[in-house]
Parts: sequence; C-alpha cells; structure tokens
Amino acid sequence: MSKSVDVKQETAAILDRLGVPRAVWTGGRMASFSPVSGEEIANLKAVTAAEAGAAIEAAHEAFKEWRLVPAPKRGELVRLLGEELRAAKADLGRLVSIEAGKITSEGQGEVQEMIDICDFAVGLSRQLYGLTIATERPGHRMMETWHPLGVVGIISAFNFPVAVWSWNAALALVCGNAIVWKPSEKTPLTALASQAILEKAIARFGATPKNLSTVLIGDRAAGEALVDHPKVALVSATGSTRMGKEVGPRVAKRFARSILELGGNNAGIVCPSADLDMALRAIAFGAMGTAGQRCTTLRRLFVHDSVYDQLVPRLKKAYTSVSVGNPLETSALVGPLIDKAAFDGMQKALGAAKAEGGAVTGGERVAEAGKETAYYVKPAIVEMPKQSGPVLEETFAPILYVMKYSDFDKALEDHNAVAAGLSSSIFTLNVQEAERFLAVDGSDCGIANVNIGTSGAEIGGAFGGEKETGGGRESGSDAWKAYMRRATNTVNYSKALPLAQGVSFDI
Ligand code: UN1
Repeated sequence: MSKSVDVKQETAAILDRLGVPRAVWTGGRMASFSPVSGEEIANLKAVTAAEAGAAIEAAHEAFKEWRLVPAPKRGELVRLLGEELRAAKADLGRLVSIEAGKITSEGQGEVQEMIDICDFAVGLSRQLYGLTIATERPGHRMMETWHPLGVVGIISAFNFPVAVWSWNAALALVCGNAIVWKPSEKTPLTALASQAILEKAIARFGATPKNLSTVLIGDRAAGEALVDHPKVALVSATGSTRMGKEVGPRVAKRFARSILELGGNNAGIVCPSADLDMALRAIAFGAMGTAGQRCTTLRRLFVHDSVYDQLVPRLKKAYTSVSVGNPLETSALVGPLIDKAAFDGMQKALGAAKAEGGAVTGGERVAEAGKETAYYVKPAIVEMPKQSGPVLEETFAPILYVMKYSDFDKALEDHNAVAAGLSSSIFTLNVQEAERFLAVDGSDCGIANVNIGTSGAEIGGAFGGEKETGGGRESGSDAWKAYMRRATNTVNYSKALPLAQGVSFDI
C-alpha cells in the first residue's frame, strides 16, 4: 500500500529546503496548481510590466560587468551551479513531478539534463573560439572573435519547466550574458527553486554582478516585456507554434535575435526489417512517456504492411496495460495531463479522428479518488485509414496515430507532409532505408534518428527543428554561437595599405 502524499505540504517543505522564501509564493494572486492532485499549491505575486522593464535594465547593468569576466572564470560559476544541482537533484526532481506531473524517473532525469548541460558549458567556457582566416593582403591577419551578446530572455514551457531554462542559462552565462527568465504560468515554483539553486552557486562564486539572473513570475505582460524591450538581445522561446508566431516577428521587428523551439508533430517509420521488440519499446516511451507532453513526443507512426499485424496488436496491448496514476505515490509510467484544457484538447482530437475513420483504443479518463480536478487519461492509440484531420496537427496529449504503408517513398512523403519539423525516427536494419531517411531528401526534421525514438535527446547535440518548429537550435554542438556576437577583425601589421579586391584609391 502506498502512503498518501500531502502535495501542498511537501511542496512547502521542498521550497523551504531549497531556500525559496515563503513571501515569494504565498499571499499573491497568481494561483498555481499541481496536476497530480489538481489542488492549489501556491499563490504568487505577478510582476507588472514596469517591474519587468526595471528587471531587464538591471540585468543589462549586470551584463556590462559579467562580459568582462574571462570566459573560463564564468565557467566556474556554471561548474558550481552543476554542483548545487547535484546536491538538490532529489528535491528539484520531486518538485518537477509535483508541478508538471512527471513520473519520478523523468522528474529526476530532467534535473540530470540540467547537470549535463552545466558540465558541457564548463568545457565550452574554454572553447569559445573563432577562426583565423587567410587574407589576400600581405602583412595582414584576419580573425574572428566571439563576444558576449547582452541580456538573454528565456521563455519556457510547462513540460520541461527547468531543463530548457538550464540549456539556455548555462550557455548564456558562460558566453558572458545576463539572463532573465519568464517561466510558464503553470510551473512557477520549479523556476523559483532553480533560481534559488543558482543563487547558491552565485554566493559561492563571490564576485558576481547583482541581477545576473532574474525570474519574472507573471503572465503575458512579463513575456511581452522580454519580447519588446530594446535591451534584450536574444529571446529564446520554447512553447507552441502559436506563441512563436507572435514572438518571432516582434523580436525581428527590433532586429534582435530569437531562438524558437516550437511545436512538433513527430513521426516514426517502421520498416519490414525492423527489430520489432526494440521498436515496440522505443515507440511506447516516445508516445506515452511524459503523458505525451514532450515537444519530441512520437505522434504519428507509419508501419509497413508486412509487419503491421505483428507490431500493432502488441502496441495496443501495451496501451491497454500501461499503468496510469499518481507519480508521487505510485510507480505508474504515465502521470497526469497538465490541466483540463489538455484533457479537452485530447478528447476533441480523438473525436475528430473518429470522424475521419480512426479506430481508437484508450483515451478515456482515469478517475483518481478525491482528485476531481486532476486529469489522468489512458494514452490513446488510433489506427487511421490515412493521414488526415487531427493527424496533421500537434495535440499536446498522449495520442499516437498509426498508419499502414506499402511504399517507402510515399511513407517518407507523408512523414514530411506536416507543418512542424522537430524530431523523427526510422526503425530498420536495412542500410539503404536508414541512410535514405537521413539523406537530403529524407526526413526534413532537425532531429532524425535510426532505431531509437523521437524523444529523449542528449544535451550534446544541437536541439531544435525546422518549419513551424521555428528553426532555433539550443543545447549542444555549436548552439552557443547564437548567444554571442561575432566580430571579424583584420589587423594590418605592414607599412602599406593595400586595398582588397585590387581597388586603388590614392589621395
Ligand atoms: C521539450 O519537450 O521541450 O529530447 C524538450 C527530449 C528532451 C527535451 C524535450 N531532452 O525529449
């Protein structure tokens, strides 16, 4: 028998332990809820637009000092952040489970993702290098230097309430920038906790400028301040395509930069030679993990007709038997949806799928005793006659649309025939199919995998996607370049002044 957890009490205990002052999350007018129980767990005070503006100005002052600190020293701060996160992992991971509804291993895994990016960023702090480039002029040297950029605004979503911040924060800090974070209104507490953890690292580091990192708890006005303020040099926004369609043009209008990481409608192709046991596990995690609420969640599956009858019944069995339940009290694999709107959106999509001829397994609400305002559902698997209606859109819930294919080229065409382009997978042991999927005319996504699922990317690679996913790249590889400005420097150490392109201009 599992013991019953008092969510509110546990939230308070964790926030106390992590050093988040009670005054910040009690007595305000912005209510915050736990999807685990549906109950209100905090009341926060929202910043006004004027307060947000002042915070950005203060961050800009911090940037002016921080950019002068040598990058490897800045790395030391991020190293300390990694240490503090290791120490706080159990608490912060638990708070992620409370606030976002993740199962225990995924809550802990999210904090591990933060630790991993800190490690990456520490190494990076000694590798922010540019090229030296051959020049056509004698006695000259041409090189590039990467300089800090300014204030980096971070807008994050509820589903990865802390890891996405850390991808941006760790990189931005080693790159010499100040950060201002507007977390999702659905997950303010994990943001306050992360800030408190960073403040511990800042205190240990010592000579850090004030206001190097700020959290703006608030609604739309706080986000708009980041988007429109002339002193925010880069806005890194994660969320819906609808949000990105507003943010992108507004940031561009003032010629600032944006990194957009928006919706995904990720698909997998299961080929005749696929290892079906492996595919089954990858599909199950990709489609049902995090209750279908990852931007990388597997949402569409194309299965070759020669293996369809072997794979799909097993998948349906996995959907029927998967454990759904309270992530704080049970070892269920599927936790709650974030709120009622997510549940309603799921039911609407399932209705639309049925109208298109889809055969639905699962999707019904799972009652949790005494938790009427929590939304637990059985993940849904829908066999579709073809890719149409809701299959073409991202519904942020655990729905997997399965379609049969016979022609690989047609499957690839359908795979790419959606608006988003984040993540993709192929399951095959045939090198021609695998390579074709990764080739120029293969998957059009920012992430294309072979024999692993669409979700659960490591931090070492650049993360992001094409088309309506927004085109931004965060996390590993050379994503850091978006957080810095590049100067091309040409130095003349000769006694002459030859002009490039053979131009003469003798005065
Ligand atoms: C997101 O859902 O916004 O690849 C990020 C993954 C995670 C990150 C997901 N590492 O699923």
